[in-house]
Amino acid sequence: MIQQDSNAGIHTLYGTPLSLYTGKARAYLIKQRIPYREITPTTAHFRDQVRPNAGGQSIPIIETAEGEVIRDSTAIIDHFETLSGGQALPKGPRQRFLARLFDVIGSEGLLRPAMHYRWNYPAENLNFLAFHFQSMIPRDRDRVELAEKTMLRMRNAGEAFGAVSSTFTLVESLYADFLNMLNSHLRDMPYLLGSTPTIADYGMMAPMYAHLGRDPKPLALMQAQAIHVFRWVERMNRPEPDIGEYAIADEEANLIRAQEEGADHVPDSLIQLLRHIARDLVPETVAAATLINRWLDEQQPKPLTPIERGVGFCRFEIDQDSINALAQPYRFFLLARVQADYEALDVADQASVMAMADKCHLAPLLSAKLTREIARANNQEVWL
Ligand SMILES: N[C@@H](CCC(=O)N[C@@H](CS)C(=O)NCC(=O)O)C(=O)O
Repeated sequence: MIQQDSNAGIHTLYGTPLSLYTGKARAYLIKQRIPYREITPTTAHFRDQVRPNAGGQSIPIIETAEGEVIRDSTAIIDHFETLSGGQALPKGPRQRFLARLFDVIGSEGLLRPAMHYRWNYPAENLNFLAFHFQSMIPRDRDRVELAEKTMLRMRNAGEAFGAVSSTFTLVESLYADFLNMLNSHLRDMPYLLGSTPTIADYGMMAPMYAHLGRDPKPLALMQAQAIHVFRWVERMNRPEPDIGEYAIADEEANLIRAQEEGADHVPDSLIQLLRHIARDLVPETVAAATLINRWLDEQQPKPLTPIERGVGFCRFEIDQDSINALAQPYRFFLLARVQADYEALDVADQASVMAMADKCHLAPLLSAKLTREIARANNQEVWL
């Protein structure tokens, strides 16, 4: 693809401020200091040159300075991680496990609160949302009517993830505890795994930026109840370290980072947070694996068949409550990366990761697998 000279060396991210998965790719580009510009996917160039090579409708999509088109937040990060030799992935086995796991939690595990706080507080959010949805539509079209249609589709997606009136109380109480625990953790360190951002933080920017850290209702909640979380989200969207409140200079932060890497450090505040996350992540993942495996058994999709977002609904329990949610193969595409990393470890490191996973009540995730592998071909996830 031909790039204009003024943009030489600059990658183009197609996304919007409101988009959940764009928040993950954008934070990565910002923090890793990769030169990029962000454009709303409404241009003629996007329609004629980018979309036809993107393999699907979703955003984010990047058109690299070299002209390659990549759709999917994880694939975009993978592209740059391959070039940099995996700079954002921790080296220690326990931290690495958690980094990949937070990627699953960010892309899948927090969709319920993200959609609930966006769509179920119209008095606070609706004007803001309508403005953004209309801005995604070319000016010469009927923006109001088309935005209404997209908004309806997204509202329905929120219900599909299990945010329905019978679960509102549960979704809110789980999120309140999550926010509180994450806030305690970030009181002592600027990023999830210490003094430098990793795949863990990038993954979590999916739900924590555009939805939970930007829409009026959940933003107000975060600012009132979780200042450290709010600052983390803000920091993840600024190129400079922005860690003033921790009173550590850059050089010192580098030193701490080196020590942390050596120690493969996982503080207790993170264990507590993960135990809480496990309360719905584990039963939902186990139920989704069962449902998708049954579907695979019945459907026997041919190798390289593109994968739909969801293949059916699974029901699972949290204490006395029951949730019905869309079972999405993408969860297992990301989880398989956690499992593959674990399986590649030597026996001693496996034991140490397993002991930590057990302490976090997350051990069942290491064996929650689909009977078919998922790969990417032509910018799509496909069944192998
Ligand atoms: N797995 C994809 C998911 C992308 C995705 O679902 N993006 C949403 C916006 S945040 C979207 O474009 N939805 C509309 C659609 O899929 O048509 C990723 O990580 O980028």
